Amino acid sequence: MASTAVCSGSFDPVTLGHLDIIRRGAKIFDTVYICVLNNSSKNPLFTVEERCDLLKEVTKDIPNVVVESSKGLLIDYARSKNANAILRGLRAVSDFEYEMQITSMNRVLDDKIETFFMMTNNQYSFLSSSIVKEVAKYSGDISELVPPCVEKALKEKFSHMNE
Ligand code: COD
Repeated sequence: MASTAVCSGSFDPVTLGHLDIIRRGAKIFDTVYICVLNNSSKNPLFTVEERCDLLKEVTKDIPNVVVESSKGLLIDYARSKNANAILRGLRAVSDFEYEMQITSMNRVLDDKIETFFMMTNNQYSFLSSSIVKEVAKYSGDISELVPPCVEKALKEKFSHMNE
């Protein structure tokens, strides 16, 4: 049976930490669907369409990655793709409680789809979209944290906001 994983997130915007998890996941699973979901507790900077476009751009060299978005539950999206796995990245202990809640809830909703966690690469353990946005907002250097097209998109976003 082909292995299919769904990697969900806000990706507002995609960072090198996300990309590292996606690249490593794509070496393990036959197909990795990246699903952009809206996090109801966060106020996004980029629209879902903008986030998908950036993800498509930075994953265009990985043939078994597909980028889509969904408005519903992650588990329903995973089912619609016949996925057998959900792939998540783990940074620090602070991620664990939230991830454990989502994993347990998803298992109640569908116990046939397993959640896999991949530890962050050490160099990205501090990295989040929120930190990147904070640094970019004040014109700090983010070139080591995000792909070039994301750096450009952030600069454009904040230059419009400061006009
Ligand atoms: N290194 C490694 N992994 C990372 C890094 C990094 N530097 N940064 C982020 N990640 C991982 C995150 O741990 C996560 O696995 C993924 O990348 C996406 O991260 P974010 O920050 O873009 O997205 P989140 O964590 O804010 O995701 C929000 C969602 C609401 C999309 C998510 O929580 C989700 O999928 N929820 C399920 C929605 C649902 O169905 N709910 C009902 C059941 S609980």
